[in-house]
Amino acid sequence: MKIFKSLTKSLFFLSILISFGFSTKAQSADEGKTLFNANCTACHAINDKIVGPALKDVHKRREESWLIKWVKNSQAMVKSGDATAVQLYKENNESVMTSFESLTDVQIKSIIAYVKAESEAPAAQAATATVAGSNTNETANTSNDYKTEINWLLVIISILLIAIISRIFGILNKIGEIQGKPVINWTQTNGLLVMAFLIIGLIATFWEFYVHGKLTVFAMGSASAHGDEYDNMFMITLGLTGVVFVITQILLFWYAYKYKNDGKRKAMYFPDNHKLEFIWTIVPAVVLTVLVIRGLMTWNNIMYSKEENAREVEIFGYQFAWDARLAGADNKLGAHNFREIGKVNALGVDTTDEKAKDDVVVKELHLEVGKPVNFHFRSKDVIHSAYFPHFRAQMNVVPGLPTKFSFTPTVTTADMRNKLGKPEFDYVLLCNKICGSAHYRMKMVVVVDTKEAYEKWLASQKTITNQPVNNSIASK
Ligand code: HEC
Ligand SMILES: [Cu+2]
Repeated sequence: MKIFKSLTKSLFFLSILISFGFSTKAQSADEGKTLFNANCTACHAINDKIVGPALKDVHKRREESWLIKWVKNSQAMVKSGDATAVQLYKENNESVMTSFESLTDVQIKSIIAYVKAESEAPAAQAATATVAGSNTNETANTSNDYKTEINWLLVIISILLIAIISRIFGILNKIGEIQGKPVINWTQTNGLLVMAFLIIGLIATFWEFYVHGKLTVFAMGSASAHGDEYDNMFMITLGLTGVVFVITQILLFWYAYKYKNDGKRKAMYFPDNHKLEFIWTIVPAVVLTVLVIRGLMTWNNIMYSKEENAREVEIFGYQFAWDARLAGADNKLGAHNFREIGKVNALGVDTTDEKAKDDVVVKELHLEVGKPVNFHFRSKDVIHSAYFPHFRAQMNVVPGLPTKFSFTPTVTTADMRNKLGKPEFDYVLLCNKICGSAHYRMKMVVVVDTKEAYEKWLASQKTITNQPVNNSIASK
């Protein structure tokens, strides 16, 4: 019997899937390596200090449970007064390590297994990584595993459902053959499905705009001088294409429904119609020309506005973070040279250049409200894209090719927090190019301050030559 055949087939696949499902429990140092490279290499290496300490032998220094807690949320541990955590934090100039709440215990254990393997096996012996990894198998059996199991269960259930449904249709077809007339009228059914797709699709589209539109950066309004002009252009384009979208979707699906094959009608032969062709070529051409010219004008306004009193700021992108360099008292960025790039001088600033001496390198960028800024973008490695969504600014960051963008922030962080009713809101600089495995980590907080707050913040920074920033610099 065919039905038994397909059932045994399904069972066979099931058993394969189940054995796969359980083997995913076995975390190895290989997986730890992938996780480590994706999440930690921006700040850690095994043998060198980068932002965070070298992790060699960290499994000997700390308890496993301590490490798991630490990686998930190190700041919580510092705040709770854990002596080791507080000391570590102080030793590292109070740099904040990112929290990884989303990593499971098992994943963190596999990272530790990788670090352990690397600590024990200097360079060449990568093979031991897997051996060391297998040690963690016994301890890997924690409550977090249930997620993997549930996922596999869902996969199995879906496959069974598909198998069952396709069997049902098979049987219905057979019945139809025996009776000499199909059980299901497919033309009718498909026609109705097409209409259902249209109606559900349109409702879902509007629902999506209505519900999630509120979460977009457009809903919160722009925070830069050119932002409104930009938003305007965006909304006009979206409105026009939106109307066209709705009309064409309705026509498309309505026709598919109305003219479904009833076995009697024949399609009309309709070679061409000059008037129609004329209209549907000219109308889009005119609309697009208007949109493009308007876009060009907006672009020129934004890109070529010359602000006399703008501050010069360099944004330096690398896998996987941003640094910013402020120009200091002279408002001139010092020269840079890629040969100078090293562990201490991460940006390769030419420290012999007079203009560089008062430059200030920061990890959190502060801007003064109402003060124009000229951004100069530089990349250390691959193409990144500096994206300031709230300021409606984005520019590619290309190795060896200087790029620029200027804007004037108009709303302070505090005001935006009030406006949104979100005390934890921050402006951000993100990377908008898929630049590598930890691309998503390229995020710098941007704070827009009042003049007083900005000067106070700047005065608390150090110049590249490790001098305090004095007030005359700050108020420049
Ligand atoms: C944004 C930078 C950053 C990232 C990303 C980061 N760390 Fe850290 N890490 C630090 C800093 C800085 C410290 C030093 C303690 C402090 O200042 O909070 C640290 C400390 C540690 C310590 C304690 C070291 C010791 O000597 O006891 C461990 C373990 C650690 N990190 C593991 C990880 C792991 C695992 C990842 C990836 C999942 C990771 N870190 C990602 C910055 C980072
Ligand atoms: Cu990037």
